[in-house]
Amino acid sequence: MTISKTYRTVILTGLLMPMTLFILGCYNGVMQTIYRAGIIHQASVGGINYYQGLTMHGVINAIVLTTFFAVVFGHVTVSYYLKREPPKLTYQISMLLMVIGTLMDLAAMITGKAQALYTFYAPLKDSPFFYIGTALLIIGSWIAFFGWIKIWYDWKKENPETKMPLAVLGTFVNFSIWLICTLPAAYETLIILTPWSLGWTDSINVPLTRMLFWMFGHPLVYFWLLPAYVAYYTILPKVAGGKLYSGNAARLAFLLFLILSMPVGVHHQFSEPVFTPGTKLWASLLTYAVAIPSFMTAFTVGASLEFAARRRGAKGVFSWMWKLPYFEVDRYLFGYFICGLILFIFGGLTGIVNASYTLNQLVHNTDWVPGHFHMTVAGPVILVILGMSLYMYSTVSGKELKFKTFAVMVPYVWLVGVALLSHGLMSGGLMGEPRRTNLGLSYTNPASPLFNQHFVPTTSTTLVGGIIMGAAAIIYFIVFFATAMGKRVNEPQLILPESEELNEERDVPLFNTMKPWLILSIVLVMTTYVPALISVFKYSKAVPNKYQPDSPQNLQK
Ligand code: HAS
Repeated sequence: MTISKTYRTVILTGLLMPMTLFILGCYNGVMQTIYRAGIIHQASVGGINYYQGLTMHGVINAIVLTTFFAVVFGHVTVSYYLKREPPKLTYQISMLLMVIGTLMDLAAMITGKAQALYTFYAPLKDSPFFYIGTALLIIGSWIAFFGWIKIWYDWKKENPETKMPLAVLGTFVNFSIWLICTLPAAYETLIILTPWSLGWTDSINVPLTRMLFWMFGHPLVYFWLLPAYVAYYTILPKVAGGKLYSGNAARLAFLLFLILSMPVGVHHQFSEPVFTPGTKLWASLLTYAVAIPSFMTAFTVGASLEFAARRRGAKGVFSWMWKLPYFEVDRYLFGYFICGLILFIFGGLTGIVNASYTLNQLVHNTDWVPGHFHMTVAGPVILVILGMSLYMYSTVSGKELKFKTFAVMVPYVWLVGVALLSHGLMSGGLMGEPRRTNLGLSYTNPASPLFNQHFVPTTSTTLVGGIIMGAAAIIYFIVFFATAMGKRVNEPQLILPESEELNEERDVPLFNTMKPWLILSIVLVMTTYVPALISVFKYSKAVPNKYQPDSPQNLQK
């Protein structure tokens, strides 16, 4: 499909800008492993302190890159399947707000005015610039969604009998979750945190800000994941040389995410004293339920891969796994997708450990948690972002992919890096190694009375994993930027590999509409958050904030 020059520019900007920032995000990630392994015993390096770097790492990699990608991939999938562009004003304003918001966040982080990590709740305080910038980034992403809704209605008028294409359903489910879950975040940042940060209010209800953040913070992880699932269901079977095993199963999985992604945020707060055991038990049960659509995905995508392998001549019960196009240069996307899936098996299983209230008491706030989330975020999420960014940049710009062999290598090197990093983090976590701590100043510093020799092998494994991930990232940046700087050799076009469904399945009307699922999702959110809110107001209140990061008590001697 040919697209207008303005739309093309917006898509390419939405790929280029976050990818450039991702260099800074990755640098700060590798620095984390260096600090924590005790290679350096300093509070800062090159003018960036530990928490400033950790904030940049989390905000750039997990909020900026993922949101830009969801929007750009949404533009590409929705336009490709509905064969039209969204209204120009929507995609232009959306991108403008996202770019301005990101620049504000970046300015606040680089100047050290935002160091409260990517989980921006009180009592840590950021500059109002950061809160407003983040709000603009989010509002910009909403506007892109409004543009897609408009073209969906236009398309539906012309195609009343055709059901919503699967990729469009996945994208709409994702952005509906996003729209609902960002409302508490918008309230938290704009109504509570910004006035507090400007000094207009001098007291703050800490548990309330934490609850509002996690109402957003858990659905956020599915907002990262669902673009990857759209790619797994609608692109991967084709790239593997097969077909999608069941379209209905895929539709049901997306719709289950719509109802179950939002009411589970309290599982990040099992240690929070304000919530009742009943609320925590309910959140735990719903968290097990939200794993179901991922189990379904494992089976549907697994069956699609087996079908592809058998089509390529595979025979045995398990040996079909070797008949997939792991290293084929023309199918380089396959490596990014499969490595993400392999990591996600372990990312998902560790998530199920976290969901248990009792086991959570052992792992909460230890390095186990970043071990879990690197196999999810740095697994399927980032790997699909990396692969699809290469694909979309080269097709939409008409430029040829450069250094193809390198492009094929990247996901495998990355996989080894993430596996080692997460193994080091999780084994340390089980021994109580704390997360979000500059261990090089204490537990991994032989000169410190807190030195703990058990954390040396675990943080060293994490360091090796981090360095391997850094090497994979460097190879990737060479491929991406060489492609972006290359000459146009093909006609620019908006195109996607499109998987067919294996069987013509019976139409299930409930799978072709989002309305009942949306209503159910709001009901389920209320079942968790009405009792949670009652507890917050019953057991906590706004108090003056005594914590100041630059107070002499908090400065390192
Ligand atoms: Fe999580 C904490 C529970 C999924 C991200 N999670 C986090 C944090 C992040 C995060 C960032 O219950 C830390 C937040 C912070 O900073 O404090 N998580 C879960 C559960 C799931 C889960 C039950 N998490 C994710 C995903 C994330 C993510 C997805 C990002 C994208 N998580 C928790 C809990 C905590 C938590 C607690 C709080 C911990 C604490 O105490 O602080 C589930 O959704 C997971 C279900 C997944 C599966 C896996 C399915 C496997 C598939 C692969 C199939 C492979 C194939 C390949 C087909 C059941 C789909 C075949 C191979 C061949 C070779 C052919």
